[in-house]
Amino acid sequence: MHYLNNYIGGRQCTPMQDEYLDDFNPATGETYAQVPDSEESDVELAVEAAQRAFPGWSRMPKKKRADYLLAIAKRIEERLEELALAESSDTGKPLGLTRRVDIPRAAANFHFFGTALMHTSGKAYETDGQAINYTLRQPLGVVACISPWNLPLYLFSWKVAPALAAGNTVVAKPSELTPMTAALLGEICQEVKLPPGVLNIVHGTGPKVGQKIIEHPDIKAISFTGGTQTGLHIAQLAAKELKKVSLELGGKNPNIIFADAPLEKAIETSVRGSFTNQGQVCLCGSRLLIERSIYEEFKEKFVDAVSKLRVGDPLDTTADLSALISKNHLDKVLSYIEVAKKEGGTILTGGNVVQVRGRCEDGYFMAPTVIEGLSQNCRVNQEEIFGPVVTLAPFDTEEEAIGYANATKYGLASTIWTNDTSRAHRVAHALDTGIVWINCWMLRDLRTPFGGMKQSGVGREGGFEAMNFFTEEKNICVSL
Ligand code: TXE
Repeated sequence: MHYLNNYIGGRQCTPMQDEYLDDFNPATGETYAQVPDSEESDVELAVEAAQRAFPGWSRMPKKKRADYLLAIAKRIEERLEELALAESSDTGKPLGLTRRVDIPRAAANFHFFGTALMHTSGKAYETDGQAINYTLRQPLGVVACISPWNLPLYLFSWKVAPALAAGNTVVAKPSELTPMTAALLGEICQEVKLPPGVLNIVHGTGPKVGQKIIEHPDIKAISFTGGTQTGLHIAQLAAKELKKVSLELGGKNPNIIFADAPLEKAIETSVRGSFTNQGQVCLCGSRLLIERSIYEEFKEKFVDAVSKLRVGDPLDTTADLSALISKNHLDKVLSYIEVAKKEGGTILTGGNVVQVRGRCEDGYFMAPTVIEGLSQNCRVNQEEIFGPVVTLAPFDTEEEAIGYANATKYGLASTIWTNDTSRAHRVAHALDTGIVWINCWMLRDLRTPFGGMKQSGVGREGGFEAMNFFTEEKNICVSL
């Protein structure tokens, strides 16, 4: 059995209480590793190591700091195959997806912030010949990064890289469901000789160790991605000490298809945007709103394409979908199928568990599911399901489409399909989401602000927004 370690003070450390959690492969249901079930004493060790490392790291010449981040990016690329396989085994997602998206994006995150830190600048204000004001952005100190199970190394690195780039030292906790690639990142940090204590990775559960990180008096800010309920809890804890929080939470994203949409592209992209990673991506579009005049045509072609998606072994390169993250989560998603039936929905395809033969016969698989005939305010259209389940509904006017799209407590992302550019911009301006895609989905530029409104979060990640979050801005006024 493979025992993972915490990575603290530049060393591989066993948990102080020597307690471990099972790490299982969702595609097979087998436990294949043991994860440190860390607790407060492990957090204390990590924060102390980060504090010791902070003076040296924050004062290090930018170029030298950048070189460490770029070396990590390069090492991730060199270990792509091993990391992709580890990510697929831990999440149950197709190996093709981790090879093509998860791991390359983790390298890109370190590369982006390793270069961005060389280009930060401040502002200056001249005051009527009397004074010059200039601003500084200084690192906060020791900060926390807490990440979820759906895109493990992708989101872990999306937080850790800007925090380090801005000159902070970090205590980071990956999800206990998907610890493997974070543990491998700890090894990579040793390989590139990252100074001890700059990054510290503590494994374990949210309530037992995540909470201790949030509450630690020397943690100055928290960057969190996960469920809205957990985010609300973390925000309340942080508020007691006025700690900065960045929260990337859940979504219930609308995908609006107008009659003049480029239909073939809209259908192909909407299939991808609905079911990538078994629908376990906060940016997936789960509510498809289609203009009535093309509703039947869209429905027929979309359902036909979805019914042809292959659910299979993550190692099978022809699989479009693989396993959901856990038995609990599979049961949660399936429960929404039953709710949909009670709410008057019609299952157009899917709605069932899928039995994958061979090594995956005990895995957590289900068919991609499309449902129609539901009201906009029913549970299935209001609550985040976070699985391969989408609903279809017709609309008659632009105003009706916008009203439906904005009618949930979430506000993360939305997609618009139309060839009418004026309408595209008009609708985009009216949607209450932090991210809007027009005639595309998941087309990402890492410089852009990333985040949601309403219950989808607080703050923005991405580009200099992310680095600014991890700094304090100071104005200095000099008499002339
Ligand atoms: O999130 P959690 P989970 C949504 C999705 C999913 C739900 C729960 O609907 O079903 O959230 O998913 C740590 N103090 N998203 O279980 O519980 C936890 O250990 C400190 C959307 O992943 O929020 C893990 O590392 N930390 C989301 C991280 O928080 C705590 C992606 C996320 O766990 C904690 C994933 C506590 N009290 C799920 N409790 C997105 N926006 O992409 C938990 N944690």
